[in-house]
Amino acid sequence: SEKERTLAMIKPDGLLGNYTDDIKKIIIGSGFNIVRELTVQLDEENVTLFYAEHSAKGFFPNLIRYMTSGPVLAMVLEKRNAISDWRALIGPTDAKQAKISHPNSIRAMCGSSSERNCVHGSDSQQSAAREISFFFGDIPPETLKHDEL
Ligand code: YYY
Ligand code: MG
Repeated sequence: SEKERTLAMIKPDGLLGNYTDDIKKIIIGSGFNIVRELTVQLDEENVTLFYAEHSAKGFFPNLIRYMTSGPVLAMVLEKRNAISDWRALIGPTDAKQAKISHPNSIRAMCGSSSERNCVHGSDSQQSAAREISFFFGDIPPETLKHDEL
């Protein structure tokens, strides 16, 4: 299969809890190339756009408060099967559940609830494309940092 890109994000609790280095070690150790990265403070408008599919949900006001509570680190990750492999590494949405069912997952490591789950991963090729351009605009197909292969 071809190389694929996904949008990973370390959310405010992940950055504040100093999990960035541990998460990056997992990313690199799992064979991903970090093609781009950007630390940015999101505002309410940004979060409403990024999470547009959830704007009618009851948890949305809390999600906006959480996602604007501090900076996030957005990364474009590249490898074969990047989208599903990154989703597998981060574990289920509810970090409390992740600690039980997926104890080695990233959300089990640094998250605390279904809201405060410390990392994001795109869930499909369509959302990966949308989320990557949300943070980075159009990126040329060649990787900027080449791995050993
Ligand atoms: O893709 P993923 O992040 O695993 O979950 P989604 O169902 O897309 O929800 C996006 C985001 O919304 C989740 O990461 C936290 C927040 N959220 C919440 O605060 N409370 C919920 N019950 C469900 C989701
Ligand atoms: Mg999602």
